[in-house]
Amino acid sequence: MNTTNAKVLFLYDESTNECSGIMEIVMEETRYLLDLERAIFNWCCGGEKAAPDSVFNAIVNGMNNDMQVIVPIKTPEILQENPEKVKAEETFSSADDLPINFRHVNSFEEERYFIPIFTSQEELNRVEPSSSINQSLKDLFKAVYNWENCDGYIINPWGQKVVLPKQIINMILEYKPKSHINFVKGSVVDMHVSAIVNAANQSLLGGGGVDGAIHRAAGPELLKECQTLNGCNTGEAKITGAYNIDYADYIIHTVGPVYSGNPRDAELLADCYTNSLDLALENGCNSIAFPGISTGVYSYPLDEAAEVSLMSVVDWLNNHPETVMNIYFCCFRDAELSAYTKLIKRIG
Ligand code: AR6
Repeated sequence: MNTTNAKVLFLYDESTNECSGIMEIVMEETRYLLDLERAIFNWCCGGEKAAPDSVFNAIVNGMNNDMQVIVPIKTPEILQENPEKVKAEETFSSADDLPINFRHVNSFEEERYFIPIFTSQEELNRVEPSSSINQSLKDLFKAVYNWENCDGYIINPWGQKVVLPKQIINMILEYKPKSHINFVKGSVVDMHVSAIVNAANQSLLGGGGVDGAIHRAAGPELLKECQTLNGCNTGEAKITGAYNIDYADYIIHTVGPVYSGNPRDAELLADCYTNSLDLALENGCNSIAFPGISTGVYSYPLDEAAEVSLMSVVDWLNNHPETVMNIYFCCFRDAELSAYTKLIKRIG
């Protein structure tokens, strides 16, 4: 059994005079958990070959900021037997001699187990509600080596899960967070990131393509905020809230060039990427998703746009060595993804 120091808060149901064993967790800082949940979502969408760096970044960043995850526990017997001892919202700690036993998930091998941990109450309650406690992920990672039969942790085992066997935990404890570029097939509207980028026009008042999709998903409040921005010049970027798009905090609107074949097109397109990244950084974002700016209605050839976009992002990262930014290039069409694949093969 795994025991640990923890503050526990149980709910007491006065109508039945029972300790329900469901704990309400007051999360002091959910920011890092949200970042982790987003990184896991995007990673799972990337399929088997997706690199886990964004998830590692989120874990390490969370650990460095004392991120508390949720760990399901067995409701202590003393509370089950003596529910009158439990007052609503009473807090216990292990100093009160309250035994705390983590729940287990069976491993592939007999007698061995993983410990499930969760990034939110919703994730925990997907199957059946359980008593639970908040625990520092850093402390959990260190403690795992004391438990001989424990193979590691599974984050959010009922949903999009990440299995962390001991070897991976070792790697994470040594891992230095670094920016990461990801190529994904899909729409920016569905990405779970701090900021999604909109390929807008100079009016910023909506349009077709990705602009239309973003405005439809965000709802009319977005248009209201855009009306206050006085438009945007080509190559520049402006930021708004994300409104009904729950999975992002901000929308960064940038205006790509209409393709003309002039060398200035590439400069303006590169500005869109670097100005968007600057705005993201200024607003505390650590993940951003780009569509293929100018590659639709503005008819920038895909191969050329892929090169300009990737090079401008790489230059920006080189100019910000201290920053950790998870960057997603969202390819709506297969042709966009193959333009990047071809480019990466060419430049190695
Ligand atoms: N999600 C992600 N990407 C998309 C989506 C979507 N829902 N729909 C299209 N794309 P475009 P532009 C891809 O035309 O060329 C608007 O009317 C698409 O496959 O949206 O910069 C604005 O208001 C393409 O590769 O943007 C402007 O007037 C890429 O997004 C004008 O279009 C960009 O196509 C801007 O043109």
